[in-house]
Amino acid sequence: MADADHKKLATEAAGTTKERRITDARVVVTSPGRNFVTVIIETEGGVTGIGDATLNGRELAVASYLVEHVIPALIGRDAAQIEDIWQYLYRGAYWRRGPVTMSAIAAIDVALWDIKAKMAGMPLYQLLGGRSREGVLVYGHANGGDIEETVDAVGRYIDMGYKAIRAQSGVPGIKDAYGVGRGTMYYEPADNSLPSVTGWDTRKALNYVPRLFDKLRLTYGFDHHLLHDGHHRYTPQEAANLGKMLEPYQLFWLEDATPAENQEVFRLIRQHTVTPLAVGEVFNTIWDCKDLIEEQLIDYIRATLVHAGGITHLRRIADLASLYQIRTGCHGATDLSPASMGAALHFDTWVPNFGIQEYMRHSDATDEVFPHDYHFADGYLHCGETPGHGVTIDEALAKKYPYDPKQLPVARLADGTMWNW
Ligand code: CS2
Ligand code: MG
Repeated sequence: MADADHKKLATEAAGTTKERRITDARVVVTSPGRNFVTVIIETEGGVTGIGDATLNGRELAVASYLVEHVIPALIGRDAAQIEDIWQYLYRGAYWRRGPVTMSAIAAIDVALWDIKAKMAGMPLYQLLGGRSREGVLVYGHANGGDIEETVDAVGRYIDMGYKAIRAQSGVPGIKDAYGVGRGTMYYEPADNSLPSVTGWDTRKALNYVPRLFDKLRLTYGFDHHLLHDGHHRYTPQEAANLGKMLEPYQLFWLEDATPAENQEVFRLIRQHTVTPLAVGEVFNTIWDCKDLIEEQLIDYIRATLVHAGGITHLRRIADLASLYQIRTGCHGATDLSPASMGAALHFDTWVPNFGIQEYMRHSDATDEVFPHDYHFADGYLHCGETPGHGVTIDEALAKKYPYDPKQLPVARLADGTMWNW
């Protein structure tokens, strides 16, 4: 059967409705402080939906994938057939997986869920199965040039009401250590049109990071959740050592202690430490975390809607994780647009095995381009009750902030050897 016939049959079987026909889809690239790629889908009935397609430092690759290869095949389809469209884009590409493909699919998927929820007149979490919790526990990013500054920064987050805080500090002797921002609230690592070069030294970090958490627990006690990101820097043995040294400080998690392309290396870390482990912000399908989950090598899965195929795919990952009591901890850095954050909050409000949500605040300019109805109160984010995922885009304002090429840094050891940033 020709695809056009299939479209027609499926539409008739569903009893539709011209209203649900996709009439237009477009991509907006805007840079209100940092670059965001957004997909907007329109239907014949006038309902529109948006989805985030931002892949930090590689934005135009996804924009072009969408414009050249995805959008032409969407026009005329029934916007309600989210699952079929997902399968069509995933299987139909032949070249499965990968961050570019999966971010493009995710953006379409989230925009379609937005449309479906708007058409149903419901906030998105209702379509997923309803509310499982009152609010979404979030963690903020505290950082400073040294231990003292980071301890002060954590205090500021506590004063703002945060119950969970990630702490990163500069390390003496390491040039531009990961996670240290330029301002007090916003962290913008993609800072140059060509990657800037930062440094790394495991010995120095292993000497310093446990002292940071020692000082934090001495200063603030054990009531707050503290988190730390290793940002793929340690070998499995070094990660095990760090996890062990951090045990007295009872972290909520140690994130990305070592790269996870080879999932089995986590067995070694697991054998040596009970510090909870979180992995997955760079994952894009269930196949990237299948072994980590099935062998219970991690405690939190950090895959996100935007990079892991949208709601349709992330809920499969969450369901697999739930079999092993592994909970979600979705990536939520500022390079994910408010459209990602809005949809993630609906997902988090529903998902039974929710753990925590990362929350880095967007700049005022970003918030203006993406009006949204979620809000922060007392350490939790709350999604709104607007039908859909509650985030829109002001396209006229977006045009005032043209694309501004920026890439993520790279890291090198003292002798010049390339390392993992
Ligand atoms: C990070 C991010 O939020 C995190 O945990 O690892 O800052 C990450 O470096 C950026 O999202 C990369 O774009
Ligand atoms: Mg991280």
